[in-house]
Amino acid sequence: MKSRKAVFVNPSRITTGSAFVMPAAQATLAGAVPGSLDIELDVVDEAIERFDPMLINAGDIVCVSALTNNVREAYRVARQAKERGATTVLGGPHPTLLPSEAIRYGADAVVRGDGDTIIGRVLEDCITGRIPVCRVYQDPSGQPFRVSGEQMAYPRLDLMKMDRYVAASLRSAQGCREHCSFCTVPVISGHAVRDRSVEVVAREVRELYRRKIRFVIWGADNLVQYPRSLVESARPAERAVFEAERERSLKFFRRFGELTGDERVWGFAQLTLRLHDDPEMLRALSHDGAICAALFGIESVDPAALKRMAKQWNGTRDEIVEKVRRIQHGGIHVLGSMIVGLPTDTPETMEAMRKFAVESGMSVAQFPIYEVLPGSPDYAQAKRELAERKASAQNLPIYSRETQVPRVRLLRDEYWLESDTSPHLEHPHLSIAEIRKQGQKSWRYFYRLRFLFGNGIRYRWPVRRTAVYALVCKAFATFYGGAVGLSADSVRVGNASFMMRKLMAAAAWGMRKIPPPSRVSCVATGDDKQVAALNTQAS
Ligand code: B12
Ligand code: SF4
Repeated sequence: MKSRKAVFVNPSRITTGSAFVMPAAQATLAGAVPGSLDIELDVVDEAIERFDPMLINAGDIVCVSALTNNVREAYRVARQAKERGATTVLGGPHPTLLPSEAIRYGADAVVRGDGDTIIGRVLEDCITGRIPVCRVYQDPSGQPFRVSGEQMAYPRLDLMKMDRYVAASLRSAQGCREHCSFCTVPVISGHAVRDRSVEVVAREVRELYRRKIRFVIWGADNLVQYPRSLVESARPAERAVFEAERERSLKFFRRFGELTGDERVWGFAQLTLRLHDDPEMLRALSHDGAICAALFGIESVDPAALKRMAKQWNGTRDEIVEKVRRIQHGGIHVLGSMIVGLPTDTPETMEAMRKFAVESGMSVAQFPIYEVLPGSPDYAQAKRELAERKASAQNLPIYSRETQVPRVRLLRDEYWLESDTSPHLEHPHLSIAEIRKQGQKSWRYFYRLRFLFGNGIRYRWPVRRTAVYALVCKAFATFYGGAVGLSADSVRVGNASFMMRKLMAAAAWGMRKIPPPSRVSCVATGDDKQVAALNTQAS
């Protein structure tokens, strides 16, 4: 029995008992704690069990992770822990961006960025009472810690209640080379890509398999950053580097296929449409990586919107339709993510977008509502405008003076701290109620049974496969349709109904029965000839 414990908490507003995704941070941080420390380790994921302050004793250390979307719950856990005499440490994307807020809300210490290499020292400082006066741990350069692939800790999966999850989050790479204006990844993780070695990722997948997990979410925002289209459009000086990066990705997945063999599991990833002309990479992903579906950030089909968010590279509406088709033909189901309520949106653009979603043939779609998250360029601009407006005490135009590009107005800052759901954004053309209505309309329009069964016919799937697809789609739209889209339980805000809790538990149980993916069973088009051809090549 050790003298004190460190508890790693994933806070959540609602607790269902079972959850969709096992988060990676808590097991990873526990895995990074040096064995030489005299400390017991525990994990609490509030999506499946409540944090119980009565189990915390004075001198224990409570380490809480926070996203912007669940930060209020993180502060609640920190408060409860402090009331029991514990030392509290906060980390994760939100405290990385706003460390002083976390301190204001009860953190004894904050870690900015990756905790892998620093958590041991932080715990030691908590034990010996040597927490630095500023209470913030960060890289000496003032940036968040960004560890290399080799420094990323191997997670303590033995601390997780695996049988409660449908899928597990698998840390693979961090950082993204792009600059989308609504995204926080470049600030949190940087533009340089840092990835774990294939040997370690494969080892983790094999352990997950043995622990009966059959589905993983690859934890990278943009899993393949240098597909062929990017190599070909590169400037001469960059071309060799891009080419080498592409080769590295190909080798990674091929080796991954070899190393995992019969202990592979189905995968879901986040990819870009840039992959459309790279069948070799698509094959490596679906065939060797067993990635059967992925989220593609389509965001909008309105050229003005794509330009505004620095994502013109997605292409025009017709080009996107063609890219979706090619990617699905290459073996990966497309989950197209389209943002509702962008500053350029009107009822017409949103109508056009849902029609596009159906006509594009994508297998799954989501329609998250536009948000300005701290750390994103959009938030920085909205915050600046809010300050200018306050200073000038007059209503500045809602169109940027320089570019005449429409933008949203932030009505008040720190909206994430409020329980109040009244709008914190003002849209140039639409009320927030109208945006929500349009969002709901899009979810309903896409997930009509008639359309889902039509997809099954179009792909020439057998009836059973079509029925499973329709069921999964309906469940997805029921669980995650609404404000956010694909999400994990810790940021859900609605109450979990009895039915929902049972369904999640059934899905977690059912997932464990699924056999491992055969090399090519994940081809998205359902084209038997293509499957047969790939099988022949594979053998
Ligand atoms: C995989 C992923 C998902 C998966 C799985 C999520 C899960 N729960 O595991 C899915 C697709 C389901 C998902 C959903 C969502 N995601 Co997500 N996701 C990611 C992604 C790509 C990787 C996360 C990951 O597993 N990393 C590996 C682990 C080991 O790293 P980590 O969690 O960051 O933890 C490290 C450090 O942060 C730190 N740390 C973390 N906690 C603590 C605590 C302490 C005490 C200390 C010391 C250190 C510390 O140390 C850890 C080890 O180094 C990140 C982007 C990124 N590059 O981080 C976005 C990201 C976290 N997601 C984000 C968002 C917004 C969401 C959603 C809200 C989206 C939505 N609209 O529904 C939901 C919420 C889900 C949730 N509750 O987690 C944002 C968060 C932004 C913010 N400001 O909060 C990110 C950063 C992406 C972005 N576009 O900006 N996501
Ligand atoms: S939205 Fe995706 S592609 Fe764009 S910067 Fe963020 S992680 Fe990269």
